[in-house]
Amino acid sequence: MQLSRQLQRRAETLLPGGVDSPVRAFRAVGGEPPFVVRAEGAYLWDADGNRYLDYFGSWGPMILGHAAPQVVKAVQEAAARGVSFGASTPTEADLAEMVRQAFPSIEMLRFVSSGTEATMSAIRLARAFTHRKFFIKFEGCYHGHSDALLVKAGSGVATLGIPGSAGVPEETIQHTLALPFNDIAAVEEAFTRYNAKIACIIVEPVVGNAGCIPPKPGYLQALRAITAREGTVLIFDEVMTGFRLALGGAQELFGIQPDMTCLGKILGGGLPCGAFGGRAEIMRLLAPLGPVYQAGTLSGNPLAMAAGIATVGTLVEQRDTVYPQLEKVSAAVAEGMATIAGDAGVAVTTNRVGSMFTWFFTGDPVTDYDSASRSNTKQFAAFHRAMLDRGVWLPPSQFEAAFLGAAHGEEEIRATLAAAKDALAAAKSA
Ligand code: HOZ
Repeated sequence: MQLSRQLQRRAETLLPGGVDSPVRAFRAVGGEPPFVVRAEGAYLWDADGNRYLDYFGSWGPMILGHAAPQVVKAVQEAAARGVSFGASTPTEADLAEMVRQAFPSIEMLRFVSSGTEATMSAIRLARAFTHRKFFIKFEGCYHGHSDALLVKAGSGVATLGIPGSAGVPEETIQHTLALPFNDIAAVEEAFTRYNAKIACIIVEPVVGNAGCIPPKPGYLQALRAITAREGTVLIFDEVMTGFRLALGGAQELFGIQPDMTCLGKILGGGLPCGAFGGRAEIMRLLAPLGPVYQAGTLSGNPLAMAAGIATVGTLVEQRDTVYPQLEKVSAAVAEGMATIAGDAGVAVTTNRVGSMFTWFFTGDPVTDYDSASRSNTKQFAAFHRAMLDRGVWLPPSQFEAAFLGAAHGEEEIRATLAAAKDALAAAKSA
């Protein structure tokens, strides 16, 4: 880690914490973050030549594995034609059509450059559509870093134990209602209290940003029924789950039609890209058709569109093999570890939906942010460090989901479980 250490020290003189996104700094697990110089398939290589089996997949996008040849080729060809025009290109409609086919609830959409932009724009539209100000989000869900959405947020906010963020005026968050996930009574209570004032509910249908937390049976259906009853817009933030849990995301898996959906990560095949979309009558409020303003110089960028088309196109072609294979390998890794932890006498609760999972260091069920936050984060940190030492790179926080890709196979399962056996001993004594 000699070179990585030097690179980190240099970066720290230039970038706050040496990073461009806080979760990369390894503050919750300690040690030095390896500096990545290349990646292929299921593996990353650092500046010192160490190889790591990757379980965070660029935080979600790399479902086909790193440097998938068809994605690299598509980006190279697009780059040769010009990297950005600030004008419309045919590929935007090509990818939009693929999105619409995968997500029948999306009648129209707009591309942006990140999930943060997608969620803040979706909420603006929902407020304009309903002429209401309040919105509901759930504790531990993370919908990007716009002011009103950082209240009781997951991801780095939870990792660093920050209650919200400095620099956000109270007035900005007075219409944000943060409720516990998986608790329908809390939602009903909010609607009683804020009668006809709630514009939208935004939810990660499977939480990934507090670690992986599945919805209880019937929970999403109840959110759908309440929002339909109340004239409130239901927004699924499928930035993590879209194209991952199924081609049509969590909404396909659970059979729910939200009014609006936010996408990102896999959508751009690893390039900066997001989208928000949904019912046409809502989307038609967007400028230039309607009064809701939203814009972006790099929105629908041709490189991002090319990577997205190559990635989503592969998933469409191979859906009958890719998703069952992801399910099989993910189950073997996640549940294999549960058995090993049991044998080692370390309390671990495994939450998994498809190729998203988290090993929570607690013996209790994890159903919301409160129960997630009761995990033993010291044990998690020791486990993370020991896994990294053995060449397995897990997301560096108890409050982030791990992701598998199509490049993970039998060999990777074996290596992971062998490393986990040793790493659990380190966790036990932490
Ligand atoms: N959970 C975060 C994204 N959904 C991790 C990535 C980041 O913040 O850099």
